[in-house]
Amino acid sequence: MEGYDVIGDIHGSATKLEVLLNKLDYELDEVTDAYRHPQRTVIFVGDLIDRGREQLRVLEIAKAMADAGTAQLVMGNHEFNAIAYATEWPARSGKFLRPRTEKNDHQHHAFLEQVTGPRYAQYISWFRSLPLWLELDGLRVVHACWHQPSMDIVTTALGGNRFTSDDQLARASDPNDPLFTAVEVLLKGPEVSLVDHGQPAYLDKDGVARERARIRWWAADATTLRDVAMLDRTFTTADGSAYPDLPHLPVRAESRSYVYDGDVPVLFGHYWRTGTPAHLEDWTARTACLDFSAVRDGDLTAYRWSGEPELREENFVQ
Ligand SMILES: [Mn+2]
Repeated sequence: MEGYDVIGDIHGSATKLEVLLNKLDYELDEVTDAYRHPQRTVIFVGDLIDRGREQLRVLEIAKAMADAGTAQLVMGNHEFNAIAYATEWPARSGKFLRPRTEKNDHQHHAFLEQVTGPRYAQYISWFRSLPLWLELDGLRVVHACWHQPSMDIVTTALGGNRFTSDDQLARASDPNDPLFTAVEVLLKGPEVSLVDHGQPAYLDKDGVARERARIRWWAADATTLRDVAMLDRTFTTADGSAYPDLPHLPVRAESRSYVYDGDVPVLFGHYWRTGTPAHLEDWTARTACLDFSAVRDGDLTAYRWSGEPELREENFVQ
């Protein structure tokens, strides 16, 4: 095996996936009906589903590859949410780990419309088998954030990096349980409180007031609130004015603790990017986001890794 082709968040864009696989020289094997490359393996960073129009086809492609041994996957927050949406707790109570609210129904409706009948239970069961991260020889893959203390909590609670029972899923769905927080960090990324640092809340793109911002955990030299917190330029304060630049306040130690300081490169998705990797300010030689908003107008993006200890811009493929 010569290396891994790590592919970012797909969100039901099967056509873009097949174009990218062709570009990476994968071919459909007529016997297994799976895309394969003679020397290389795909790794999907999760979020195969939700939003897009070709979700069933994406699942068919990815599962055929996983079954044929030509791809591996990690779980994304959308797969986790799909499992929780499908899982009754307590059993046969009619209540679900992810409550069937109007908002949650809306986020998931395209999947529910496209993945129906016996396939629904089959794919949910397959999602449950996915690992929360992959530690490979010289490469790490996780959906949102590589954070060893969170992985230690998961490993203790699950006896590994996969869910094996409804009880574990219930703990991971309970905001009062440390397993919930650990899974959130790995699948959705860590956040920093703006309010605790004396800053105002902001309205996100859906007009929801939020007190916490995502942490740029890949920014090894970030020490102040402005460097650590990620805020979209479109966010406003509650009165509708542009959100002000954050001050260069030192951030609390807890938020700094998420910053990745390992030597092994980490590839991840989840953080909606636009444009091309060359235009990014914040990928580093050890961390790279592969989510370039394929389901909007962006390009589905891969990183072609062949054992290099430092990531290189020329190895991104869009
Ligand atoms: Mn995600």
